[in-house]
Amino acid sequence: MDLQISKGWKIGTACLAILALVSIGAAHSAAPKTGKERVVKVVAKRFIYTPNEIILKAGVPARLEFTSLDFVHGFKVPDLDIRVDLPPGKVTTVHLTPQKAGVYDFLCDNFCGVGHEEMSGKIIVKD
Ligand SMILES: [Cu+2]
Repeated sequence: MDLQISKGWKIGTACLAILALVSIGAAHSAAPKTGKERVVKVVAKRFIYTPNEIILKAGVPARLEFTSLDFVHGFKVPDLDIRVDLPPGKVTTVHLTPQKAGVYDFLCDNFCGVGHEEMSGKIIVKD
């Protein structure tokens, strides 16, 4: 009987520990970083991003939320080392904290049709 109880207790403790770990992990990844982040929503469709100028502040965390209306466009910012696919039907999030003021060009790098080459914009980072 003693053995039974202690076994159950051990299993219970292990379960709790796992639960705690899982919830810590979940809190980490799912915690909305809304606090100080500047949120910019961007819509992508052939052959334009709206807005196509994104203004950010150096040193301030930003969250870009992309929605594509028609195609798996790309979003590439070579000088910030950012590259993601933007599948339609979901929001694609990019977190960044630009460190240096400047103008950073972005572009679609998934060929999406005749206007693909013009599908581009700028991230303008101000001090
Ligand atoms: Cu494109």
